[in-house]
Amino acid sequence: MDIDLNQIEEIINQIGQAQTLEEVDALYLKLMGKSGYIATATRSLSVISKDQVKEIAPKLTQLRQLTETATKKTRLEIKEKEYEKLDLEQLDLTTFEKIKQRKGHLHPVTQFEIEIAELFSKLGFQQFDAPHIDTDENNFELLNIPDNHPARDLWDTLYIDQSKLKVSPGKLLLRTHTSNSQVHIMKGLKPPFRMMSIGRCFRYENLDARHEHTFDQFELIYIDKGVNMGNLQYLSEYFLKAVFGSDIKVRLKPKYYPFVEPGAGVDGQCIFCHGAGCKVCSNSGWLELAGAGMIHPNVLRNGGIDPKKYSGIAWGFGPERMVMLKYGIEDIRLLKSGNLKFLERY
Ligand code: FA5
Repeated sequence: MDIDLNQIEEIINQIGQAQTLEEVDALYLKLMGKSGYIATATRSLSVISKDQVKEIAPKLTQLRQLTETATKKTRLEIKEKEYEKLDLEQLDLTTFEKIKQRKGHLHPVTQFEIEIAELFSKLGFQQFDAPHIDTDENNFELLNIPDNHPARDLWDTLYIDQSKLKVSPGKLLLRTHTSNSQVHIMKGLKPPFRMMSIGRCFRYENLDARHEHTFDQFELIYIDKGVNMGNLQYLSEYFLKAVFGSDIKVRLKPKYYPFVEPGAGVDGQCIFCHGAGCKVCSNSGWLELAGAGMIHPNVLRNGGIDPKKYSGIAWGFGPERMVMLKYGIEDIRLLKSGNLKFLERY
């Protein structure tokens, strides 16, 4: 019988040039499959002469090894070429590291409040938390604003519907200012003391670029012997210069609040128009940042403090208004808009 070793070598060559794994597999089977050339030739050894076997058997063994080696090598080359193609398609398996990861951070108003609380704690002011839902008594009456007092119009108040309450804690409201903390603090402490209180306030407001219905206030209370308007002026400037830099222009103007006498408004010059007047500052050139004044003797008395021995000063700042000024934000409503694109800037 004729054993065509040349044909086997030819097929081994074809394996070396194959372009796909399927091609390699088909050629491999053509040689090594049950009825493939090598298997058939091996079976034929039994029907040929001993001399022929001696000559052909080692060649067949060699061709079998060559087939295995060529198949392995070509398969590997084809796989490498496929990986290269994947590379060209830019399938970068490390890309997930490059994706910009969105990190959370504190709201700019919260960041600012932490900053100012630290500033005043260095000046000996301690923090106090007053209730958001409080009585009309603490929010108004004990602050020298009796029922039906015309000054109540200064605060558009949200009262709580108490018709379903089983207890009667007095008339309840959402505090309109952090000044509700004043009498809580005075009743709980003996003077002298310096306290601060930061938190949410609520008003039934007409909303505009400077007014929110839900906003924060930062209350400062300083009670000691001989405290006066000079201390108020000094600390107001100290505070605003620490926040906005020494170039900020600060002014105190007379302002009426029933719980201070004299009362003042603390203004910072508008950074949007540098005092020329614009829509953010209602063309006044100034942004009102706080109400302040010498604590009224009636309020000290309501808090159990003798106004003949002690005097006090107090401020109620608007942190959102200060953040607007600090970052050049033109509309207060952006701060609680939940707009992440806006918030990510700070
Ligand atoms: C008061 O609320 C007084 N309790 C402040 C005070 C405290 C006076 C202690 C005297 C002594 P007024 O309503 O002016 O005052 O508010 C104080 C500050 O809170 C304002 O200057 C402003 O910065 C901020 N503010 C007031 N209303 C709003 C509002 N609707 N939205 C955002 N900020 C506001």
